[in-house]
Amino acid sequence: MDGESQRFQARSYAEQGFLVLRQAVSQQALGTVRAAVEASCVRYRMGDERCVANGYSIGQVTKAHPERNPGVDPADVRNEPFLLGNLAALDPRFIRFLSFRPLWDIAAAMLGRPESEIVYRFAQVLRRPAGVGPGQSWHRDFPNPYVQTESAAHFLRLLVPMHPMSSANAGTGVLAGSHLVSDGDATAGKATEHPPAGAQFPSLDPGDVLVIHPKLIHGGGPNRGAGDRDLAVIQFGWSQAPLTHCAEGERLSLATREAMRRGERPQPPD
Ligand SMILES: O=C(O)CCC(=O)C(=O)O
Repeated sequence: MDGESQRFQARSYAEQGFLVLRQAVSQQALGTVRAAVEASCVRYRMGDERCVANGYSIGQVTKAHPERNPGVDPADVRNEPFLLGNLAALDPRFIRFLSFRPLWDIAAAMLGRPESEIVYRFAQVLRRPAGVGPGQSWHRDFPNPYVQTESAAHFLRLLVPMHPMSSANAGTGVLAGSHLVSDGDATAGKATEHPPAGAQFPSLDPGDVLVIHPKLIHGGGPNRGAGDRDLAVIQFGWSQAPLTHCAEGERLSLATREAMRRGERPQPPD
């Protein structure tokens, strides 16, 4: 990416609070992560302890929030994974995917820091299978219960779809400009169940990346379309940013790319 287009993209991310980068992930990297998702789903359905302990089923989400999955009986989807968490602990292919350089380059460019100062924080796969995938609230990722820095300016999330994703199959919806509030107002804000006026649903193909600002309002409805929708969500941050809290047990959280490639977990900053 040349300097001019990188500046344009960084400006667009700063103004809109999200950015779609076309074909930023190679077919090879997609193949690696898809194979890991498939294998982890099989393990989850069979009751694998690690997959179950780090995830939630569609049945659990549907039971807790029936309004997000109308017409679906939780018993029918009790073993179907909705969320696969702590990816680096589940399958070495996830680590290979998470080490993929373009993901780090995107995070570095949008956070305005050199790649050597970017750290991985956590990653999940969020699944909304055709016909039974639940919706979610409209919310901001600042604050979040996983890993958070004092300032929202010091982290972001990359959303990497494994299937074509749009409003037809519960693609992630975004409200442009909604990140332009203070950190205090973002913290005081409440999640809602209804799409805000002006929400848009970017259409993405596998290989595209949706970058979202921690204060951007985003969400979506249930998947009643014909196409599955699996999405990898990865949080990166600036290594020097003071943390308010950090996900216990999240493998490789706070690793630089180099440390991740060695499979090491460094000490958190003082
Ligand atoms: O599943 C999605 O569509 C978006 C994921 C999300 O909302 C999040 O990571 O906060």
